Amino acid sequence: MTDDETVAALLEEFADRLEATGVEYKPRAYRRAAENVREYPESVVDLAREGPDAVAAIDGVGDAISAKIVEYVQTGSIEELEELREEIPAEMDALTRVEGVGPKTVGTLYEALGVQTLDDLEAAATAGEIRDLDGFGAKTESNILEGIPFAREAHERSLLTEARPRGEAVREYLAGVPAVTECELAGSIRRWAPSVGDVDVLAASEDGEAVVEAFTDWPEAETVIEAGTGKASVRAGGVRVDLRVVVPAEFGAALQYFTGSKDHNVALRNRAIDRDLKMNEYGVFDVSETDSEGQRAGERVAGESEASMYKALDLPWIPPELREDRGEITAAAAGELPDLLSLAGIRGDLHVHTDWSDGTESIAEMVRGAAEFGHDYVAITDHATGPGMVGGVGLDDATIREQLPEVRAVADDAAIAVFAGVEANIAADGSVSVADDLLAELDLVVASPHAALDGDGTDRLVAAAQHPAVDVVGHPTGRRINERAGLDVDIERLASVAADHDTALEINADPRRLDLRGRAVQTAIDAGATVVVNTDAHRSSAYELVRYGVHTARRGWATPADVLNARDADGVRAFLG
Ligand code: DGT
Ligand code: CA
Ligand code: CA
Ligand code: ZN
Repeated sequence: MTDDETVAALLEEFADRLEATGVEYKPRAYRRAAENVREYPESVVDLAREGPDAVAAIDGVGDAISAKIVEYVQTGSIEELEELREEIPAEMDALTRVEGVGPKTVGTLYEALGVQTLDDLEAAATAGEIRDLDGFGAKTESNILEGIPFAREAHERSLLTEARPRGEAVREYLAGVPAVTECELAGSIRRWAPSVGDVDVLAASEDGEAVVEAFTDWPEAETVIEAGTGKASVRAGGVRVDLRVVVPAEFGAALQYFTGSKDHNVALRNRAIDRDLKMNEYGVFDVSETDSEGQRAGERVAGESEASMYKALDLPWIPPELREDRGEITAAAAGELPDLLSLAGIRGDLHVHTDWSDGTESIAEMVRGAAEFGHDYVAITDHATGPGMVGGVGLDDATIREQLPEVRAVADDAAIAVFAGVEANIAADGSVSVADDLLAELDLVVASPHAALDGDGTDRLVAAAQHPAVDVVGHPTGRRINERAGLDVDIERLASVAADHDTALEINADPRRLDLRGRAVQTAIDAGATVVVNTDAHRSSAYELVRYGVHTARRGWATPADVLNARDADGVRAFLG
């Protein structure tokens, strides 16, 4: 099974490998093509079956690239890519996950030291062989060494953009299998964890064999990893998908158990023991009058529905995003679970880019896209120039002054409210990259760190949060899931300063960021801060990614009252002051 995501990933690998061999410009064309394949509204694989001309109709896909896409769809491989893989047989994907190691570095390290794997890289750095290479040095070498454990772990986990669509597709597929009476996602994907080791899916059926057979026949399954009775695993789109089938009477128990987290389940099991109950993946059992052994011993008091499992422990049902053993059981027992934010509660987006900086659409198109998505308002916040803005992406103050009347003109004709803003950079010393008098003219200022993203960032972010013109601290830690850990931040201190200065802290919904993360959101809200769920959209199709931010907000216990863009436009104006 091939799909557009696989094609896009191959084009990206092509770009990386070209870059590793020292080719210039071409890698950019391949990356752009990959992005456009990914965003293309119809199936590019289907187009490729019509021939190269059909594929070349996609923006940014020229004849050479379209021929390669067709080659892949027809033959299952691309000869030139195979040659590149032989030329530099290094594990590109794994090595480039080390912070500071790009494709070009992979090429250099292979040529000079024969580095092919993370183990090779670790050995070379430990032996002090990297510091002597041109353009490296002892500091670079020790940074590489430090980044290796993170890269090893990251290699094993999938982003939600890869895993969620697979999970939703498999759930829909299984729900249509006649033998299946009920089907739900479980595990970390159901809890909306920021990255997942695999996609867990659970089906209720009296005929486990039939369900496993249907599952291994799922058209998106590329390889069957294992298939047993009532249990199977496949790989689809690079993601591992684990299926378990249970009888309907035990579906709720299994769903509760396999949703986790482990810590949540341990805490619940202890609560069960306190009540003379036994809780496991088969149900809740009253063991007060039995001393018989066995998993299903005692009278079954719950198991068919998940809610019945919690009810048996005198608890209301707990939303999966909260099941991390961070106080949810105590809150549930006291009837104090938060009334969580929902997608429907989001009214607008306050961090959006246009083609004035590195977005792909005009101001008017981004505003129209926001209206079509259902928002009541949008803020245009293109990048200002400053540290971390490479390649002329950011606007200087004069250009921001030019853009301002254009935003106002679009606003005059728009169906929704439009805020004129900017995304300024927070420099390493905490200063903000745009002149104060210009910042004061804008409706909304997002300030974000884009460079020097290691070490403690608390003072730096606190300084930005205190700045009178700053309204939102964007993607505060600067982390990139599976790529870099980002700044260390004392969230409690930042949040209390932010609360005092009416500055909101962003939950950046971009699935590569999800920054702040759930635990930090919980801390920030406890300290009194307001948060805002923004997509940082660079095109209209990215508005829908807001759901990833909403679920991250829910992992942080956010209620609509905590969230700036759950307010109406007047509420936002009041906050902006
Ligand atoms: P992941 O896949 O690494 O992103 O994280 P999870 O939470 O999905 O973990 P996974 O797939 O190994 O297992 C799914 C759930 O099943 C997990 O959240 C809790 C439950 N579970 C699995 N193994 C155990 C276990 O040994 N003990 C307990 N208490 N629960 C387990
Ligand atoms: Ca899992
Ligand atoms: Ca699993
Ligand atoms: Zn941005």
